[in-house]
Amino acid sequence: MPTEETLVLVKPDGVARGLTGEILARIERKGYSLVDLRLVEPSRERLEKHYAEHEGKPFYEPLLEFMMSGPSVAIRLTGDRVIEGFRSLAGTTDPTSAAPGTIRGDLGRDWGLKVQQNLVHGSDSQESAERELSIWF
Ligand code: D4T
Repeated sequence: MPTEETLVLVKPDGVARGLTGEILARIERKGYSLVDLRLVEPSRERLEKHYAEHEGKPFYEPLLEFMMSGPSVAIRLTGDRVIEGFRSLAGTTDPTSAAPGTIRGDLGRDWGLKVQQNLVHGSDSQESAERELSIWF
């Protein structure tokens, strides 16, 4: 299988809390390679494309507002099975129940908001990775 690429985002809560370095360190310690990295303040249009699958869900508008609340760090990451591997490093979507040892489990929590602020995003398939990388880079 050829080496994969994935899109990782350090979301606005991760950047605002000063956790970008900690998150990058975990990715680097795991052995994945950074191909490109940039600080982005995404437009609503870009986020509508990225989160098209969630349109109409109760958390959709709060999610877009949260993602426009400050800059994110967009990362093009590469390595064999990096898509699955980064999602394993990140932990499950809900930070309260995410396993200790994961980014969300160690660093995230519930803040009682309409959308989960769960620090990171990682593409969930090769198809999503290609689509999302073209949106952010
Ligand atoms: P991302 O896409 O940001 O890596 O997160 P996940 O893959 O873990 O989760 P997702 O795409 O299903 O959800 C996107 C984004 O919406 C928030 N969310 C999600 C939420 O606040 N409440 C919910 O019930 C769900 C499903 C969290 C991540």
